[in-house]
Amino acid sequence: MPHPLPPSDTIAAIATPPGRGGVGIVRVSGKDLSALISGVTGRKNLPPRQAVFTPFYDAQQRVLDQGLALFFAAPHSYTGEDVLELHGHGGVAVMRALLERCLELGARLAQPGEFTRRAFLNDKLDLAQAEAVADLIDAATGTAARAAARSLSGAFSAEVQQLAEALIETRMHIEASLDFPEEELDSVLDPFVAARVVTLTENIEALLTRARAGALLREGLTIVLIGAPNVGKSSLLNRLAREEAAIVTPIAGTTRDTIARQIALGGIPLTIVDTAGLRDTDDAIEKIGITRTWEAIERADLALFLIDAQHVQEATLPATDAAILSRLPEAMPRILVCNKSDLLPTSVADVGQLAPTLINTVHALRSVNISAKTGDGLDALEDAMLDAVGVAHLTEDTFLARARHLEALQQARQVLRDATQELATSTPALELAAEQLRLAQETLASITGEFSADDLLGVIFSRFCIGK
Ligand SMILES: Nc1nc2c(ncn2[C@@H]2O[C@H](COP(=O)(O)OP(=O)(O)O)[C@@H](O)[C@H]2O)c(=O)[nH]1
Ligand SMILES: [Mg+2]
Repeated sequence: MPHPLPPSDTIAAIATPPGRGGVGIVRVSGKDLSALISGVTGRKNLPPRQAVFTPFYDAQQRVLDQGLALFFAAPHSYTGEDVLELHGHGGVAVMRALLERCLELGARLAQPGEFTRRAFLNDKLDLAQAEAVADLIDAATGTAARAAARSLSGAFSAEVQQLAEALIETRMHIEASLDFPEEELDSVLDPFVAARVVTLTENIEALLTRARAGALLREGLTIVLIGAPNVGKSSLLNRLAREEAAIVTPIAGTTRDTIARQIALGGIPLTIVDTAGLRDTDDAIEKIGITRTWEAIERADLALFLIDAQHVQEATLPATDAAILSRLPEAMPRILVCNKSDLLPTSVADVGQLAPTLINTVHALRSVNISAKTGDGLDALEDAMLDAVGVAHLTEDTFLARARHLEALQQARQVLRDATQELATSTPALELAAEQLRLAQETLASITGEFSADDLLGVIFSRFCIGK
């Protein structure tokens, strides 16, 4: 399925964020902008890729603003069409007037992502790169931004394409042997082809691992703080967020609602959720808070299970903690956090030796002793959190992947596993194996958008901001 043809009308939008700013930009893209250029600037034409300082005129030849007009002639532009950028003063009214002038001169308001959509339809970007544009704009951390920039540069697409090409080559070997059904040829070819398919599966697996780490950077993770009242959950949230986000008092039941804060740890955007302490209560408001806590737990990726460090010495869990534990979803990964280590008579190290029993009881990945009051042990806790969410795979060559990409890679891997099984039988159905390889190749191609349905494009580009 080839791409649909790009539309031929002219689109315009304010490309800078709304509000006041030193500079604001209106961007226009279309097949022929000469009428619009002369209407706005009073000039017959503009030299391509040169900033021209000029007044911007309204229909009555009054000056609306003055600034830089920047013209990019097709196909050497972001969209592949003629593009005009009007750099004016970044005021709400000025920008609106400038945009309205462009609409008066025949442009229509661009939809979200429409500039990038045209860039895709004109082959300036593939689909994974277009998605990276939005991800770069939305990136919450520097690491995520770098990973998006790598995807935008085409690094991810190139690896996907390499895999797709290797698949084609292998499939051609199989198809060639179908054309010569001499048994001799079959028996020579098969081991080689089968080995190739195994290698390809491994390569997809490796790419998938890196893509998963990249998806983490994009989606972020939710970490929930749970435990009995007064163990120090709100104090820990404030520590992690480095602000007084939640109220801390010695009164049990202080936190009644869930409070969330965004933090960045190791470049990964994390949402930390503080919850109402889990206990039996008659207080109506606290009850609602506890219901919300369980809802927050269901949505979380990791739980920090806080207990008072003195129980580590006792090596048993109090009933309240045990009750919480019994309701925690079994699959929820958790770290045992022993808080208030500053109150312990023994040294922190000694306490650590008792923790293994409790780690087992709690089914925790590990335990960390901290004092939310003094900040002791906080670094170790942050390391443990990063470890638990699997950022070990985060390297400099990570690219920002989306769920759509992970799904495609997983599907391709599954089809190749099926093909491997087929080729391992004593009389493999080679037509079937060839078909499976073709399917895997098509699935990979959907990542870069070689085969892409119009509705998929609609979903992807509608999530962009206007003006991009
Ligand atoms: N000594 C000591 N007190 C703490 C520590 N963390 C919290 N607290 C105190 O324990 C009480 C309850 O803390 P809070 O954060 O509100 O607990 P939450 O109910 O689990 O949210 C407050 O008086 C805190 O000052 C700690 O590490 N050491
Ligand atoms: Mg609290």
